[in-house]
Amino acid sequence: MRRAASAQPEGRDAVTAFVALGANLGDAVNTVRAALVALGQVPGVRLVRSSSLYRTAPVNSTGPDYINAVAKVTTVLTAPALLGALQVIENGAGRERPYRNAPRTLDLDLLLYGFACVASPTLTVPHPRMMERAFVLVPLAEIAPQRVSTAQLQAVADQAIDALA
Ligand code: A4P
Ligand code: MG
Repeated sequence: MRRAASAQPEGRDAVTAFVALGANLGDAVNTVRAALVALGQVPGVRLVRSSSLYRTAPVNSTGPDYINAVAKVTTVLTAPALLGALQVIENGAGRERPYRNAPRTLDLDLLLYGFACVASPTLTVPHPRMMERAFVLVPLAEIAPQRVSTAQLQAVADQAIDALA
């Protein structure tokens, strides 16, 4: 059966992907909420579900606590094209990159793209540090428990993370 062209703008099958959101400068709560809306408005991306927002202590970073969340999307974009769309949203939130792991108005990382493995100079998927981080694994487990094991959650249980009321 033919699909409607509008549902599959590039004629590709949709892939389920997970995106991590993080912010610790400015109005981080509203920035993350606005980024979730922006993500769902990217042509070729459908926001399926988003986790709670979490307050987390900086990990290998400085500044105020972070606000973190994870979004589940389906997309007909390729993984590099999705990364490009994430970077456009980051830049729209005034993201600056003075040094690695600097405090940031908004960070959007591509965690998982289906079950694909990508290793290019500009994109590594699964995200190489995601399994070390409660600020990724706890919200991911909230919306996709099948993608995170109990052992993986236990390994980051010492990291401070609180769901926002
Ligand atoms: N890149 C490669 N793979 C990916 C991917 N899967 N997703 C490249 C996104 N980007 C990917 O990223 C640098 C380059 O990584 C990009 O140009 C892209 O081509 P960046 O966002 O410009 O720089 P960054 O944020 O300093 O690096 P990165 O990798 O996002 O940092 P991390 O490792 O994610 O750490 N603590 C708490 N509590 N909460 C946080 O959200 N975030 C970080 C950032 C550290 N500590 C934190 C948090
Ligand atoms: Mg990033």
